[in-house]
Amino acid sequence: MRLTEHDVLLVIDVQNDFLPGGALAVPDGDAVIAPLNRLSACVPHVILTQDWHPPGHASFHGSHPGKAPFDTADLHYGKQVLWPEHCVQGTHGAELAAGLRTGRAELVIRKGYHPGIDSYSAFMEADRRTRTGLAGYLAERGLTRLFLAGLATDFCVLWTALDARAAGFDVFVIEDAVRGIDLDGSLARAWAAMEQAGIGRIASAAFG
Ligand code: VGL
Ligand code: ZN
Repeated sequence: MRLTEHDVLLVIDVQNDFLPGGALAVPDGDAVIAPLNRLSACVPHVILTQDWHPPGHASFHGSHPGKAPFDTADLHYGKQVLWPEHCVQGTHGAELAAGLRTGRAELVIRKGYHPGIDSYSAFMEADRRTRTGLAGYLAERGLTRLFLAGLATDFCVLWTALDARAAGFDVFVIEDAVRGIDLDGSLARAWAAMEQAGIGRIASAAFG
């Protein structure tokens, strides 16, 4: 893969709560760190995202009496999966993984901080109206091709990839630098949806 100044590695939510032992652990989630550390040394630009919820966030099951983790609820913007409490602002669980090399990151974009709205996507919140500002940032800096990696394939990576593609960016997902949660077949559906949308799938080895 020949890289140019227009390329950016977008690293999604590699945070303690999504790693083994964390509050919303993604199976094998720590396996993304080694390929990411190689990639972040060679892709010209690096941007990180951080899931960043206030206490009592609407996506937490505990905010909905009688609900259990992984139940769903009808919120004002539609159906929402209810998660265990995770990535609470300022906590250890919300910190980026200690093993992740972040030194070349030019931007860390936080999302999910509105108390009543979740945000899987790094571009647009779950109400599908509130923008994070990332598309404008990328456009202003002339960054047009995105390589996505991180956690979780079937939630934050998926939604970010689809929104990026819809916004006109060239998008690739680095298949060995992502891991999924897989709720009721969501992982297979995610790969199918990304293929359908024209999102490329590439191995980290292709970066040499
Ligand atoms: C995520 C569920 C809830 C993710 C974030 O990073 O994929 N999933 N919050
Ligand atoms: Zn979250």
